[in-house]
Amino acid sequence: MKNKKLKLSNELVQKNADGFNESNNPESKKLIFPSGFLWGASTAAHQVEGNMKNNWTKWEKENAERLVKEAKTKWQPWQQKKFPEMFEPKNYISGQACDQYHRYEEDFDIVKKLNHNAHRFSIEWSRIEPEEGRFDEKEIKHYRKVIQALRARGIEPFVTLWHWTNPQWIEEMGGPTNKKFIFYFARFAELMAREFFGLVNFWLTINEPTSVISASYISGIWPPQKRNPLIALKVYKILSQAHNQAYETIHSVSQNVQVGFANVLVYLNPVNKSSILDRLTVKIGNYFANRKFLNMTDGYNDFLTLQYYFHFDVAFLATNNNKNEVVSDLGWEVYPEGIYHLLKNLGKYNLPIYITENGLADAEDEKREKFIKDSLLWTHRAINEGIDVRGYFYWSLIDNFEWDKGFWPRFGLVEINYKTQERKIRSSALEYAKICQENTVKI
Ligand code: IFM
Repeated sequence: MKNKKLKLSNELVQKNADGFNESNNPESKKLIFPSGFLWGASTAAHQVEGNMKNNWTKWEKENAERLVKEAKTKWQPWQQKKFPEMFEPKNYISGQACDQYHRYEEDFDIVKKLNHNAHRFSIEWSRIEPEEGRFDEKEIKHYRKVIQALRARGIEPFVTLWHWTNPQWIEEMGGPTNKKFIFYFARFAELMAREFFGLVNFWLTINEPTSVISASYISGIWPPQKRNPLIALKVYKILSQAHNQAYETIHSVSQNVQVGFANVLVYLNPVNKSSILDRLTVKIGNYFANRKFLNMTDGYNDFLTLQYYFHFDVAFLATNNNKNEVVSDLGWEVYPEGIYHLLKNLGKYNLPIYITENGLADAEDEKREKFIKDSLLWTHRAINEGIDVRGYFYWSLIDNFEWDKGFWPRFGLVEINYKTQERKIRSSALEYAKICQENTVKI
């Protein structure tokens, strides 16, 4: 298998001679990225900060015991053996998380040391507006310090405003199933744009709308665990309008900033290209997973984003026929080529593109370096073919709280010891740091 993947990389290089520098070793190549390319990693407040009070913290307490029981059937024996933490209720409680609320300076020193020139994080709405209309000055001050800490290190902040968690008062009114969400979110976005005027150039309104629609309202595994396709359709509408309104309110504060949303896309492929039914299944999947939200926000994006984790070989009535030759600790297929196809499709919208998430859970750090390099090879190929990709953010900077799965999946460039909060830079992070420094991937 290894050899097969390696051949793939070489083929990619041979076909894209433009933009590669030959070195003395005829076997090695350099893939140079456009100048000004942004390199970084992403996080989200709920997953790293600790000590939250929002809809997820409530749900975690109510569901931890159930999630422990379900782990036995949900995960493969190799995963159960490798990650016995999944059988402890505390795995499912975000609690202190990585304590980044207090340790952001330390973490941004690491970001700097790793040569990132950009960093994505989120502002937690429930901290800023814990009750309707009551805005907490102390928390606004806190996030100002966070942004200034990045700026002081020469790092461009990319700021997400809604990474799935709701203040409890928003949750109680139905979260994004209630039209009022649009007004309240746009008001919050405007306040943030005003408070951080001149400090933030890139705003991301909503994180992965389709993930929350599918996990909360279709499969019903995330709060509020409502399985109802009609509600799911309503949430598409409300979240897209919330984005569109926030786009307007942010721009009412400043025309100079750029606004987009963090978009996860799935690369779907028909198992049998000549089967009409397989192709139809892909078409329907592409519409709901990849196109619908983009269409609904058409005209309200200064840039597009790509967050890429999943590829599926799709047959009629059977969505997952993947070969799964390489998988992450979560059992998710590692398929870097998908990023290329999705970038090519996004290119049709003629907007700058930032890859705002791409990563894998790999506690032993065995696959991460190759994953990053392969993903960047395919990204470079898309750039060479004219796609305007301007940045890459690995998910995630540090290990963190992976929602309903808890702490055991380890996505970080930096390992977290949850007992001591010690940070340990993984070796793949150092390899990625060389890429960031040189703006070049060497293969
Ligand atoms: O951890 C999540 C993140 O919050 C959103 N994108 C996918 C990541 C990995 O599942």
